[in-house]
Amino acid sequence: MAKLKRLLITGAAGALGTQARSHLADLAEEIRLSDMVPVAGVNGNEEFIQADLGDAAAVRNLVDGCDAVAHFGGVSTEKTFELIERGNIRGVYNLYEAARVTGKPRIFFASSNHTIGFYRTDEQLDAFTPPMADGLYGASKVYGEQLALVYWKKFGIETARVRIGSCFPKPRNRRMLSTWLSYRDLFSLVERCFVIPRLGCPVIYGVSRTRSGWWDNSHVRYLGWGPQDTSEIWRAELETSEPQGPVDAPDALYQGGGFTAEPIHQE
Ligand code: NAI
Ligand code: 15L
Repeated sequence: MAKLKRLLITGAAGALGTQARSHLADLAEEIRLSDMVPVAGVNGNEEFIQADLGDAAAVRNLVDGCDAVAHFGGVSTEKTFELIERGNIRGVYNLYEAARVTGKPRIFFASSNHTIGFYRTDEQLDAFTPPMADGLYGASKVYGEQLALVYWKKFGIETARVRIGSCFPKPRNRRMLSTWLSYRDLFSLVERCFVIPRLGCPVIYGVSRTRSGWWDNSHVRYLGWGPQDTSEIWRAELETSEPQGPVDAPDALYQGGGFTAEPIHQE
C-alpha cells in the first residue's frame, strides 16, 4: 500500500483526534496536526500548527501541501450558534475553499448521527434517507455534508461523509448498543477511505456490528470495509445495570436520543 505524503488531522487535541494520531501514524509519511488548543507532545513524523477553523488564511495554510485530510475538528455537541457557526459552518467552508485552491486533497468528514437524530428508533435508514437533524449541531453537520457534495460535483474533491454513531471505548448506555462505533472500526474505515482508488462522495454510517441497528451501509460495499467489533458483548451488562427508561423518553423515541431534547443554547 502506497503511503500518503502528508495527512492533515484537524481536531487533533480532541478525543477522536488523539486516537487518530496513534491509529493513523503509519498511513502517511508526514502527519500535520491542528487544533485551536495545543496537543500533548509531538511525535516522530508529526508537526503541529495551532489554528482556528474560522480563520480562512490559517486553514489555507494548514491544507496546503496535504493530499488527505481527516477532519475531526469543530464543535462536537450542542453549543451556542456562535461557536457552531465558527467551527462547523465557516470552518467547513474554509476547509473546502482551502482544498479547492490547493491540491484538492481527499477528505474524511466526521459527520454525525445527529444529522438524522429525529428519526424514530423503529425506523431503518440508508444513505438516501433525507436528513432530519436534532439541533443546531446536527444541522451544522447536514450543512457540512451538503458542502462536501457541492465541492465534489463542481470540483471533483472526494469526501467520505461519515455519520459517526457513538465512538467511545465502550457503549455508555442502552442507546449506544445501537450506535456504538469502536476506535478500531472507525480507523479501519478512515484508512479504507484514503487507500481505495476511487472514493466519490458517499454518505457512510459509522457504526460497529449490532443486532439493534438502524443504518444500512449496503451502498458502500465497494469500499471493502466492514466493522469487526460489536456492541453485543456489553448488551447483557447494560441491560442489567441500566433500568429500561420510560417509553416516551428521548432515548427510547429517537435515534439522536437526548440531543433531541437539548435547548437552543444561548451561552
Ligand atoms: P472533541 O470535542 O473531543 O474534539 C473536537 C476538537 O475540535 C477539539 O479538540 C476542539 O478544540 C476542536 N475545535 C473546536 N472548534 C474549533 C475551531 N473553531 N477551530 C479549531 N479547532 C476547533 O470531539 P470528538 O469526540 O473528538 O469528535 C471529533 C469529530 O467527530 C467532531 O467533528 C464530532 O462532531 C464528530 N463526531 C464524534 C462522535 C463521537 O462519538 N466521538 C460522534 C459523531 C460525530
Ligand atoms: C455526537 O455527534 C457527539 O459528538 C458525541 O459526543 C456523542 O454524543 C455522539 O454523537 C452520540 O450520539 O452518542
